[in-house]
Amino acid sequence: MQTWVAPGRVNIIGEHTDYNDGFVLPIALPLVVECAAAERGDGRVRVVSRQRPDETVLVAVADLAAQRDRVPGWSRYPLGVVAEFVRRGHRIAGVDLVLDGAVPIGAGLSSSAALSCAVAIALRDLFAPTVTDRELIDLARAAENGYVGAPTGLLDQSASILCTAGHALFLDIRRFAAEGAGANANSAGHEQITFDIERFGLALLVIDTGQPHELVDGGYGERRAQCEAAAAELGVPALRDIDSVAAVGRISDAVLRRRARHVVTENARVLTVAEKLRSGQDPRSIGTILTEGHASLRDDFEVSTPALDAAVAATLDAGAHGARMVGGGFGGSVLALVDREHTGAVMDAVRIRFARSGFAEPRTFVVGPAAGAHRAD
Ligand code: GAF
Repeated sequence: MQTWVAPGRVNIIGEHTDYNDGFVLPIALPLVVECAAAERGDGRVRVVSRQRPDETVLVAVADLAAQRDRVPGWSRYPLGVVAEFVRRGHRIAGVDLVLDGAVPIGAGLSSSAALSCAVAIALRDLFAPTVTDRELIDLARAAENGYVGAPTGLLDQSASILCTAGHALFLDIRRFAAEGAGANANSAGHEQITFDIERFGLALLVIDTGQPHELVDGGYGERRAQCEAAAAELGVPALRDIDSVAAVGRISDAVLRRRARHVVTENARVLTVAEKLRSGQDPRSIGTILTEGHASLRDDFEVSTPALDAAVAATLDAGAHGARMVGGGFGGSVLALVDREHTGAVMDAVRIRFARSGFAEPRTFVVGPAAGAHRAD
């Protein structure tokens, strides 16, 4: 068997902007899902996961669609990718997939896309070598949207496939989506921006609150629908087309107004942060923008939780330059930008705050911009 890996991601800034045709700025995490894979000749897919040692899933390639509701939920991610290759006309003779994930599940760090993308690059190399990275992103997303039923945007799969070590990935989702399968590494829709936090004596801390978030739950889909309704009332194809907060005031419903204000201000935050990093400024200068992003997700988009808010407050009180919840929300993780020498003190401060507030002990990771999906051996 050969092995492929794909990373989770943390978004520096740009949350809930991807499905509004806006801007995002993720890095890949040094936490990956591994997929060992080998062709088998009997027309069946066998999936095992080191995290589910008691379950082996075996399905005929021809039956993938019909069996969708009968297979265990976790296996829909890998099976959905196989089904999507087949749906797009690629011949999969049969395959063994052995999965091992180190991206915490439900932590808002994109464990799902890491899983889908690890399987997708494995299948590409084994069965469909002409499929481009750009197509792989669409394919992995289509599998999650369709077979799994999670209505995600393009952020997570793009980050897992395209991120490179030492860089943040700037994506203009509208241009990126419009470029489609033909896009190459130099296309206008995406750009690798050097993000050398170590040079500035900084560290990125991820705090997993342990409260899982779920994209197949209603909250994420409801936010998407609210954004679409806000764009429709403003008479634009997507909230990306609104760049002044004043214009948001024309929306009649107060909730939709808040949702739209988050997206409009968040897009502006991505552009400002990207420009600061592009021009080589000290990343400390993005700290307050990250914290403003958190306030916007908490107050306008209403996807934060008391534990996420407590983690943000604790890191800031302990001297972090900025902090915010990451990912879809309703649980998950916080990202904090801290001076390297204060990392331990900030972690301790969060643990103490969580213990006092009666929250479960959080998991903390020091992360940096890592490589995107690749073959491991
Ligand atoms: C989840 C989704 F999968 C992404 O597409 C994105 O919308 C994100 O939430 C919020 O920015 O990770």
